[in-house]
Parts: sequence; structure tokens; C-alpha cells
Amino acid sequence: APLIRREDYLAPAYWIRRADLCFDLDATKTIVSSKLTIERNTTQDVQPLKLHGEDLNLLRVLVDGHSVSFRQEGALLIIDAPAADAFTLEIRNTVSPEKNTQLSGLYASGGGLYTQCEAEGFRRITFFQDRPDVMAVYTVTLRGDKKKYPVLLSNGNLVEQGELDAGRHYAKWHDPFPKPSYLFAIVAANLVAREQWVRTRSGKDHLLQIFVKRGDLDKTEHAMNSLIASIVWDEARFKLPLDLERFMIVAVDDFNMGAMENKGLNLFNTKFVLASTATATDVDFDGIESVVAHEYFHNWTGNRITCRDWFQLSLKEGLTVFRDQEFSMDMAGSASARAVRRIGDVRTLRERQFPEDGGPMAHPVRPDVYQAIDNFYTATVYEKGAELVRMMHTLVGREGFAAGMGLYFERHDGQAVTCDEFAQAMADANPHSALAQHLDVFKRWYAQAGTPRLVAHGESDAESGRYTLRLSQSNTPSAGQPYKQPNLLPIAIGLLDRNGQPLQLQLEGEDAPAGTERVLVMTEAEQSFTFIGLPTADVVPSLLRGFSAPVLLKDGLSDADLLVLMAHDTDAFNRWEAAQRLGVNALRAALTHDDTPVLDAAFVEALRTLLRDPSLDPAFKELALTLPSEIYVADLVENIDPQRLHAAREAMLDQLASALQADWAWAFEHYQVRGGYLPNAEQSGQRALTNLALAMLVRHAVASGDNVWPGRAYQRFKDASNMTDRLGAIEALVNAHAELATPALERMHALFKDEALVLDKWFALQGRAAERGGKVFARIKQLMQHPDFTLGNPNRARALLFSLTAMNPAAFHRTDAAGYVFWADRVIELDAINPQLASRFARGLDRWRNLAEPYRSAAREAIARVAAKPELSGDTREIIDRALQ
Ligand code: HT7
Ligand code: ZN
Repeated sequence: APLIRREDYLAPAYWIRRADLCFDLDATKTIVSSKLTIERNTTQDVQPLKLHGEDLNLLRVLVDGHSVSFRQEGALLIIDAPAADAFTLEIRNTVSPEKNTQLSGLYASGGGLYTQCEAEGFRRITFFQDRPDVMAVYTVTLRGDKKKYPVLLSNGNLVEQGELDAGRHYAKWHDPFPKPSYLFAIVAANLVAREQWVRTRSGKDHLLQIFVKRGDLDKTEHAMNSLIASIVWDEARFKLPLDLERFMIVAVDDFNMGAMENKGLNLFNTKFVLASTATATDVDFDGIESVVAHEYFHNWTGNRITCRDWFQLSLKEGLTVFRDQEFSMDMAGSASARAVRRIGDVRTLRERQFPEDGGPMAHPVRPDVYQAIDNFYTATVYEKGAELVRMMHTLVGREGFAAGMGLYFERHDGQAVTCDEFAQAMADANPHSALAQHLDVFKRWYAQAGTPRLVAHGESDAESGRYTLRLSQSNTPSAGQPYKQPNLLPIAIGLLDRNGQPLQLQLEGEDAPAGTERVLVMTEAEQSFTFIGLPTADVVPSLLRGFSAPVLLKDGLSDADLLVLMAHDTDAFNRWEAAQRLGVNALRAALTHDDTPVLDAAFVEALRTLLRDPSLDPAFKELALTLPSEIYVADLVENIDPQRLHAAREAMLDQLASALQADWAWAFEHYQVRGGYLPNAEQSGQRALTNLALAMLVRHAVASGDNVWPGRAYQRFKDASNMTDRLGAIEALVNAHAELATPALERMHALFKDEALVLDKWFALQGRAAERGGKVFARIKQLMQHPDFTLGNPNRARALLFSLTAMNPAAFHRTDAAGYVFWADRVIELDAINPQLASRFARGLDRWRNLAEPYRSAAREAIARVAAKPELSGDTREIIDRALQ
């Protein structure tokens, strides 16, 4: 496939102002009749009209009602000489939804018909200039069998509906907002809706609807509450009101991603809509809240202002992730609960985005080149993009950020723009900020791939009371970027004395101290900051508080310094970070020495103190007492041996389980939730900690041949009144390889055989189970043959396969290469069904170059075997080619 380059952007040769579409719906063959009102872009020379089309059967083409000469070249329909500067183009074509296993375009799922158009799915419905800077007003008529498709939906407002002959009916929808084709949607299915009217601040009433299959209505309350909370929050925090009379969410079983923000008609993976206490965990409830919010927030950041081209994807995704992160923090409430959310977000960033930035798919937040845009819905565009917005927020402050958003909408509402326009609006609204002063430096974040490294070195001078912090930053080369320039880094910092007391901060040249925390702004490769008036020379710096910049920090702190931060830092993020770093140090030591891996006594005692500390929230304790993941550590170490890492971490977990046994038992009892289930931050923290405690207790019991805790876990699994406790109990048994794991798994399957989302959990928990002696990998292979397993449903495929490759390094990276053989076979198999899913799965070996031998050579061989398949899709080909480059 040809490379598409950002620098080649040209405005379209034609504008499509209106699209009148008519669908005669049928799963085997749907007829699409399209009438487009087109104007030539008169700022350019006359050019042929080129429309995208993929997997379409063309029936006719008329210009202004007359036949016209046209040609089809590859995936383009070309009309060399359209009649005039303004004309109508009528096209009729057919598509086959039931043959569309890619789930892009119009496809069938569970008897209904659904669309997914982002990024380039509209061209799989009808011929169009399928690019985001072409914005049209859509009127859509849907005709179909009334029994099969009682619900007929599209974007905007319902303007007409009625009966037709032969048991059919129709509905006509009009969306007054011009929109790019990727936001188009239709649904024709047998669904029911939870409905709610809400009144926004202006006094307007709006209808909210959540459509699901009959029988799922009782699982939609949380999604509806999340939607209402999102509407209220966006109006309160950013003055952005709901602009539609009706806002619809439709849940669908087969969906390639989490959800899609089509204007007024969001389509959602059922996973992010349906929740009941019995079937969904706290993590699911949180996921629903943030995905509902994310898609709702797109209505302004993405739909009202959209992207000029797909290189600008982070314009809407980074900003919208930032907004949903802020929303979730505000919903969580307390400062501690906010910190817990921040820790979760940083964990995701470091486990998903950092490895991406160090591997073959490394790309800037605003990429320069791609083959398949579907491959660029990445952690870099989303999560690193959100960090860029967060840094702007840090630099201009909460009020300044709100002003920047205001100016952005004032300037660009209704337009398709670039990341530059967003940054410019932020800077212009805050002319005295460091962002405005160094905008060009800041914008390097959009342009340069790779995770910057920040090295910090502090020096105290006892006599003068000075502390000088010398900072230097660098970034390793990445594809097409051999040299990198320094970034603008906002570095939130505090200084502590040896007893953990915060010190007042006064920089050289300042008249007086200005509190115990501040943000240093670094713009050059090397910079020093000198603090004066310090009462001690024994300073422990707390750098990058709240993870104020997405960098790899090397500050040379000793374990003793980290223990001070872990016990006393006022910044909860850095307190957690200190515990993680002590864990990383121990794991690194275990990988470099041959002794039995151990955590030292001081760290274990610090963990015990933290676990017992009455002033700390259980959610925070659970995070701090969880050792850094194998995925995170694997990214920090070169030449990684996943089996050794797994063995070392398992040994440390055994040690923690044994050394803190009485403390785990105490925590398990002390933090039980008493009273009914609520999916709030307080209760979910308690459940998370009791589940961790139970896992530790079962682990220790199984290792020492004791049956009491496995028995209690099994009982809890059986009696649990909510899915979080039930899943926690069964995972404790499965991960410890307890005998009772087998009956628990059988029971769970029998209980939930008709609940697709719970079956996904059943597959996933086995896919990510702690490997021991190859048993987990063998079980995964066996589960491929299970009657409930299918590669056709993305959730099911992800549950088993992605759990192995993305979450279970020890089961995947085997010395006999069987994991890689399995991976290659599945990539090829999946690619023939669903290239988007296959190319995501193919990324499971992105970091093969970082593996030690024999893994590295075996992984390379497996990738080469996939590369040798001539029939690979463009999506998967791009990933595989990059991996081998
Ligand atoms: N904007 C949406 C992206 C999306 C998507 C992209 C490619 C293929 C399928 C897809 N489904 C949804 C989701 C979001 O970020 O809100
Ligand atoms: Zn999004």
C-alpha cells in the first residue's frame, strides 16, 4: 500500500454540501441510493472528481439526472469531466452486510444492521470523498422489514416515519450539523430503549435514549447515569451544552473498538454499556463511566470541531481523553481518589505507550506518514496526546485552560482543523504563560516520537543553604528522526528533609519562598535551578509530581531516599511511585544476579506500615502494594528474559504473601464492604484491596499446603453478591493454581453461559492466569476449541488471545517458541476475517528486538513467516513490515 504523508495534504477538489441517502435494508443485499450536492473548490484548477469506494457493487451514476462517463481505478470512482461548478451526483450501489466480517462499513450483528465509519468505513457503504475535511448535511431514509428491524435510526432528528408495503416500514432522519462522513451512522435492529428527558441550563429539554437488546434494559442504568453526569459536567466545567434534541446510544455485540461518537447516535461495544451488580466488576462500571463520557465529550471536541486530516487525530482523541480523565477524577471526589485515577492513567501510559514509543510502531502524536490509518488509533495518539493536553493545562492553569478552550471554539466551531490551531488558541488565550513564550518548543511534543529521558542530579551546600538541581534531557533516535530537539518539560517538584518534612521553596533571585511545591519549566537540553534558604543539606527531591511530564526520569535516588518519599511525600502519586521504584530496583537486581530474588526487609516493612496506615485509602494501598507489572519492567530493561522476570516477580509475591500474612488477613477482614453494592470510588477501593489480600492469602496457603484460604475463596466465589468479589475470588484460586480453581471455573461457566460479557471474563481470566510450567498456555490452546469461542466476535477474540499476548508474557514468551508459532497462526487466521483486529493482535510481538535469546530469534522467525503470506491485508502488512524493518 502507498505511504500517505502529512506534508502532501491538499484541500479537496470538490465540496460535498448535502448528502441525501436512501437505504433499502437487507442483510444479504442492501441497496444504497445516494444524491450528493457538490460544489467545485474554485480555489483550485478544474480536476476530475474522485470518490472512494471499497467492496461496493456499483449500479448507476448520474450527474444532474443524466448519465455521465466515469471509470473505476482501484478503489476510486473517477468522473473526469463533471458538468459544472455545482451539480448533483446520483449513485446507486449495493453492499452485503452479512459478508462484512471486518465490521467496518455496514455490517450485520445478531440479526441487526449497524455501521462503523471511522476512519474510512463510509467508503464501504457508498462512493464518497471519504475524508474528514469534507463536511455535508445528511438526510437519510431507511426502509426495511418491520419485524426484523423495528428500530430504524440515523444521526440527527427523526422527521418522518410510516408504513410501506410487504411488511416494511421507513424512517427519515435529518442531521442539521454539517459533518464528516466518519461520523455518519445507521442502525436497523430489534432493540428496546431506556429513555430519559433532561433539561440543560438554557432550559431546553433533550431526549436521551440507550438502545439495547430486549432483556438487557435492566443493565443500562449506570450508562444512563454516566451520560447525564457527562452532560452536566461539560456544561459546568467548559460551558459546552448538549446541542441536539435527541442523543442516542446503541449497544452492539460485535464491535472493533470501545465505542464511536457518531453525531447524536453513538454506537457502543456492549462491554461499555451493560452493567449489573451480578455481571459487571468495578472496573467495568468505571470503564462505562469513562467511555460514555469520552464519546459524549467528542460531540464538541471531535464533532463540532473536527480533524482536517487523519494525521491530526490526536486533536480530537488526545483532547477528549484528557477531558474524560478529568471527568473521572472529578467524579471520584477526594484528592486521594483523584490521585488513584492519575496513577491508573499513568500505569496505562507506561505499560502501553512507552513500549510503543520504543518499538517499531513509534510515531509522533501527530504522525507524519502512515499506510493504514486504522493502525494509528494508538496509545501515542490517545494517551500521550492526552499528556500533551495535560501539560498545557499545567502550564496555563485551570482557568487559563478554560479560556483557551473558549477561544478554540470561538475561532473554529464548525471547522476541520489541525493540532496547531488548538495549541495556538491555548497560547493566545494565555499570552503571559510559559506555553505562549515557548510555543515552538512545546510543539515539538507533537512532532517528535520517543519518550524523552530526564536526568536529575541534586547538590546541596550546607553552608550556604543552597540546593542546585541540574537537569538534562535527551531523546533517542526513532524512524526518520535521527536527531531530537529538547522538549518543554513542566516539572512539578517538592523538596523534603530526611524526616520527610516538606521544605519551603525559594529559587535564587526570588524575594521570598513561594510554598512547598512548584512547577519548573525546562526548555533546553541542560538547565539548573538553585533553591536557597534551605535549613538542611540533607534534601530528598520529589520530582515530576503527579507525573507532570511523560518522560523517563533518572534522578539517582537511593533506596533510602525512596523509602522517605514512600512514607512521607505529600504528593500521593510520588508516594506510590517510590514504592514502584523500590519494586523495580529489586526486580532489576534479581535479573542481574543469580541469587534467590528477594525484597529487602526495609521495603517489606514499609509496605506493611503503608498497609496498616489508617490515614490512607484502601484504593491507594492496593496500588502501592501491587508490585510493578512484568510488562512495565520488561520495557525498562534491555535484553529481557520474560521467564526469569516472571520467576523473580512470583518469588517476590510469595515473599510478600508470607511476610505480611497476618496483615493481609487483617486487611481482608477490615476492608470488607458492609452494606449494599455501590460502584463508587470508596467501595471499589475496599473491594480492590480485599481481593488483593485474598489473592495473597490463597497464594501463601497453596504454597504451604493449607486448605483454609482456598476454601474460603471458593465459598466467597460461590456466595458473592457482586461480580467484583466473585471474580476476585476465582482469580485468586486460578492464579495460585489451587485445586478448587477447576470446580470454580466449571461453576462460573454454568452460571453465566448466557451472559456473553461474563463469558468474556471467563476466557480472559484464564488467558491472563499466572503461568506455571506451561499449563496456562496449554489451557489457552485448548480453549480455542471451546464451543463458546469464536474469532468472529472481537470481544471474545480479545478475551483469550490478547490476554495471552498483551497481558501474559510468561505464557507467551516460551523457550520452545510455541507461543510465537501460535501467534503467527492466529494473525494469519484473524487477518482473513477482520484485518483491524488482526493488525492489533499482530502488535503482540512489537518489542521482539528487546528480548534476550532464544526468544528474539524465534520471534523474528515467526514474524517473517507472517510476512511471507502474500495475501495479508494492508493493515496487518504495515505492522509486520515495520516490525521487521
Ligand atoms: N473515535 C472512535 C474511534 C473508533 C474506531 C477507529 C477505527 C476503527 C474502529 C473504530 N471504532 C471507533 C472511538 C473513540 O476514540 O472515541
Ligand atoms: Zn475518542
